[in-house]
Amino acid sequence: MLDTLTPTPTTAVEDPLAAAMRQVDVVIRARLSSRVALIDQISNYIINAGGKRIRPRLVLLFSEALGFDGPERLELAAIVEFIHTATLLHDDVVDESALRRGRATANAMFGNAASVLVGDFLYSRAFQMMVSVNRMRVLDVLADATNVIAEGEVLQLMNMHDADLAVDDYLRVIRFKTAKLFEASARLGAVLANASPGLEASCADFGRSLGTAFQLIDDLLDYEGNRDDLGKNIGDDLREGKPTLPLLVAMQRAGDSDREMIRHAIQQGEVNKLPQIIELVRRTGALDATRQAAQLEADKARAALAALPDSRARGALLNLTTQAVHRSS
Ligand code: GRG
Repeated sequence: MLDTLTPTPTTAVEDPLAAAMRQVDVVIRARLSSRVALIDQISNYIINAGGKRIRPRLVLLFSEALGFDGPERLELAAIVEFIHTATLLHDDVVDESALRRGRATANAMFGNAASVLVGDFLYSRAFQMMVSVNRMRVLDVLADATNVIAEGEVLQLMNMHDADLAVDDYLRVIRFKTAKLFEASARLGAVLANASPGLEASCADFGRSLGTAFQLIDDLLDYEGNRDDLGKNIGDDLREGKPTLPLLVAMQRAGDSDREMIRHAIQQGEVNKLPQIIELVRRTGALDATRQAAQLEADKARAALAALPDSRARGALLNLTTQAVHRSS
């Protein structure tokens, strides 16, 4: 069955969503507006910086795959992007990040207070838009998702500087903070299309696995990525003392003195040994192991697609599973 689900090479495929994504952009711009000038300024600043718009794509692709083409799909696509953007605004404050989407973060430009508050504006605007869609299941899915995302961030905060963190506890954080919004975005396509509970669960499974793969690669790129491609600084996770999979695996495989070096860096949030640690995560195979873990999740996502009828949208979803693992930005 999976043989029929081989992804098409991305270069050969024209973006099947280009027109719909332009419509989503129109909705995003219309709903951004506020009578408060600073809100307009900051929300436009971060939205105009671009971003890959993966979560809106999931809403559109699952609605299309399941035969729904009503305007609510555009609204929901914009809603998940607003929620995502609100979490980025908050996250960059929490992490004290300076670079996002290739530009100075909103907190660096406008200050922490303004960033948090405009994040609140986008987050609450997303809920106003949900009400306009007038479907209780949509509210149910997104109220649950945003609550879990916040839990994930608090869990992550509790795990900071913990060099003995178990891999399962690390995975739990990434399922909560990142995969949950991917899961909700995929599920919402099914909700709009009134899919059966079984089909809806398969869509959600796809989103959860894709989101997990995506975050695993995010954590890997913090060690092997490139600032220009990523649009953000590398080494930020180590600076914060964030015990991500590359470090956890390297600690399992390294000799005593190297293990102690990583332990010390996590506990102190120290980056002066970043070059040695990058070399260590590479040499111990920890980066390969992280990519393999992401590949396994991407395979699970592909398997979940077997529940969907063959279509252009399913082909595009398959391509996302490849891109999530092989991306550099
Ligand atoms: C406002 C509900 C709410 C919660 C606040 C701070 C916080 C709690 C959550 C942060 C969650 C977070 C930022 C997770 C990381 C997700 C992630 C991988 C972001 C990068 O996503 P990309 O690569 O970004 O899709 P672009 O720039 O392409 O849009």
